[in-house]
Amino acid sequence: MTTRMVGEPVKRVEDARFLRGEGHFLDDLGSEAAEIAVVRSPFAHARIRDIDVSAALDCDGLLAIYTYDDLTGPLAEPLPLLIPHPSITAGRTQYALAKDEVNYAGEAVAVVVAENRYLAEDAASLIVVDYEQLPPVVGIPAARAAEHLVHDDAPGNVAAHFVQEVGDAAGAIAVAPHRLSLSLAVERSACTPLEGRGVLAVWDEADHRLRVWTSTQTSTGVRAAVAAKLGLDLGSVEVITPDVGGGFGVKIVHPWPEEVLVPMAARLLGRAVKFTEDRREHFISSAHERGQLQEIEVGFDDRGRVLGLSVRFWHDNGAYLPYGLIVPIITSTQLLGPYKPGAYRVEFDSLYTNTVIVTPYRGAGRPQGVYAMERTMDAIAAELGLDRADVRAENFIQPEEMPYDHGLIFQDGRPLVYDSGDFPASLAKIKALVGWDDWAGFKAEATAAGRKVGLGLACYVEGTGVGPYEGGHVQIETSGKVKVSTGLTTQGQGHQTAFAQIVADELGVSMDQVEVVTGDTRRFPYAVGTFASRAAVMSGSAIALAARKARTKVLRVAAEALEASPDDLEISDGVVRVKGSPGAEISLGTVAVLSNPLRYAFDEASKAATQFVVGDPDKPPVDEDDEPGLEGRDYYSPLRSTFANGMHAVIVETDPATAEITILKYCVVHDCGTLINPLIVEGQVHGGVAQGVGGALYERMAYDEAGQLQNASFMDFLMPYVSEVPRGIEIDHLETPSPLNPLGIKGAGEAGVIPSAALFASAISDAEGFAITSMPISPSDLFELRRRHEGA
Ligand code: MCN
Repeated sequence: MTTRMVGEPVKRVEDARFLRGEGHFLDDLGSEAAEIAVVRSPFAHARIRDIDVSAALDCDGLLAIYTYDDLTGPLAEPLPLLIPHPSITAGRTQYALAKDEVNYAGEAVAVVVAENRYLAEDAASLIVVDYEQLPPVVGIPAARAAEHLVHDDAPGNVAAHFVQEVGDAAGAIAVAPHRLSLSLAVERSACTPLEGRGVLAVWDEADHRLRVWTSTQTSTGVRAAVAAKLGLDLGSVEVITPDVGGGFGVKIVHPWPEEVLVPMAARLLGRAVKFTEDRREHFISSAHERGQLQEIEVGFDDRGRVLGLSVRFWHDNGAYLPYGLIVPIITSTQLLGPYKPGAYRVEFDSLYTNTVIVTPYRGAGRPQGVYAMERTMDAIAAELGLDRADVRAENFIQPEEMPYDHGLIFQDGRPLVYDSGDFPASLAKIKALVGWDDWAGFKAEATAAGRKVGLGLACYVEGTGVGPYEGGHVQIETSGKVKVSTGLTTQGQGHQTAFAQIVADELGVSMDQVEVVTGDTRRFPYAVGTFASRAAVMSGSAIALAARKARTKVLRVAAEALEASPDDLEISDGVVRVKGSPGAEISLGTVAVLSNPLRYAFDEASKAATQFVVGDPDKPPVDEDDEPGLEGRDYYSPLRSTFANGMHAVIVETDPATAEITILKYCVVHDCGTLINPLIVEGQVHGGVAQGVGGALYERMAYDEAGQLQNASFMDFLMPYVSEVPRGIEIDHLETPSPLNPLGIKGAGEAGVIPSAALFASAISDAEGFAITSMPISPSDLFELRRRHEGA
């Protein structure tokens, strides 16, 4: 009997290799390659009057220097706006190398290629750029004031203005028995994967072929961008993703300037060329997210039911807009979470500032939306003197209302519909896990002992597994091993393990017979990428469908060999057997041999395949049902996203003297539909919680008024260490399968981080007795807030 693998907490097969130090990351490759150093703007906003490279030309080991003037054809055009939207009125993207102006400190101005990075940096330091400084726009208030403009063709610094309304929110608020207004703020943060960006390219003149290795979340996206920018056929560009040390969203941008500049240099110089980002470069020239200011009006009844909700927010978009409006659109459309207000209006401005660009970071706009909604729920409960969980329960969409359509339209122009979920059941679980009903007693005792403790709760939904498609290919080798490939990439999510679990079940083989390859355009050329918690839903489904195709063929070929009907066969432990006929069996490897068009026959006695020279005279060697090889390829393309959901609860203690914030207990209830691997999902949740703790309590991008990032290193950017991350996170799962895909899966990769800002604001407010409205909150912020409240 083969055990069913989907649902088993199998240890990750990829980890042993990493633990032995056998991972191959970008910088482990191309030791002989020439390297680049990028000259970056020291100013947040400036015109480039002149670039003088003469002093650098005599440098040792110099191979080339490129500025904008050296870019030709499509390379001289701005990088693409990856997700357009009709609300964008000024969609500016950057050039691979700045043309005439720079709009953030860190923007690439010139690139130096030399024998190694040291020599490249020496030469780069001798390039003199003559800048005419312009007034920088830093932060949302400055962008709104629009005293200065980031881009002359973006009046008011507005990239886009967006409104969506369901029902008459203002009317509902006006006649509601109770009304509240809230002003909220969330600051910028950044993904900070341990491995920064990196790219290596080799040009093969004889084959007219470019091979690129890059630390990316989308090898096919980079391939398309590089081919377009360099004027090459898609088929002439191969992109391979080595091991990737984290992405968290920042590596989904394609192309980064370096991802086209390095291939360009490799082609022009006929040399392997490489770029490895350093930490400071990562902070000042990749991407940030989260920064928003929010104004909320809400009207509600005596039981806390929301009758009308109006949210107006301003989104800090940074200097350019490669990802269109995807982050604020997600905030605006997924903000409602598990709740169903009577009417809802949302309006936002996406604003340009002279700071690093903003692109999706794990959670992608949802943490801000959840923060707005959950702060509102807490405010309603406080206003009415009701239990915070009860107010939430009053507003829940009920399980019998699924699929639930809020009437909102998503980025893709389609209605946003929740497919499944049971919010009352999740709430019951999280209350039990955190000890909600015992809280009042615990708090009273702690308060009597002079302690400040607080309980926080935050609920969210998350659209996961967005389309348009992913594919999978499953091939059974003559050894019986199964090779699986899918085009999306892996940054540490454990895809090799989870996908092998799916294939093991579909084909009746053990997991160690399955090898999974991701992110290599040579193996699987068509794909979208790993973001939006989509790999399990998209590639998991495609691989399951491909395995089913392979299985159908296995049964057909085996049935012929065993002279049985395919319906009478079963596969387990890599062997096809006739049910109820001991000994009537054939291994998968032999089936693979028999599926070869050279026409082999099955020898009953030896249970092996024997080749015969003359084919069956009544049968064409290869017909429509009999394509050579034992493989299946399929694609999965859903009509809409599936919605995962979850609820987190935390108990914190704040030090009455120092305002230090300590986490006493952290609980998660999580619903990602069918769990492929609970161990991996829990690891993903732990990682997300750690990142969320960082975003809520420690991390912020400290820009000064001149647009200089003051904390662009791990010495200054406060990231939580293991000592700050809650230990013993308690997780309970609810599995409401998605009806949208063959395995009932919903995504899990971002869940842990989404409710953090809302959750800690809720808990710290409870501990302190006043509402926290700005996140992140450090001990010194809390200290200051206490002083203000005591003085008030
Ligand atoms: N999984 C499962 N059962 C489910 C859902 C998921 O067992 N019902 C497993 C999947 O098989 C996969 C993992 O959980 O191994 C995450 O799956 P999924 O939710 O599909 O997310 P993706 O694989 O698409 O990963 C993207 C997601 C995002 S958007 C960010 S950001 C993020 C994250 O994953 N970046 C990460 N987790 C990360 N983890 C690591 N180590 N590094 C990153 O950069």
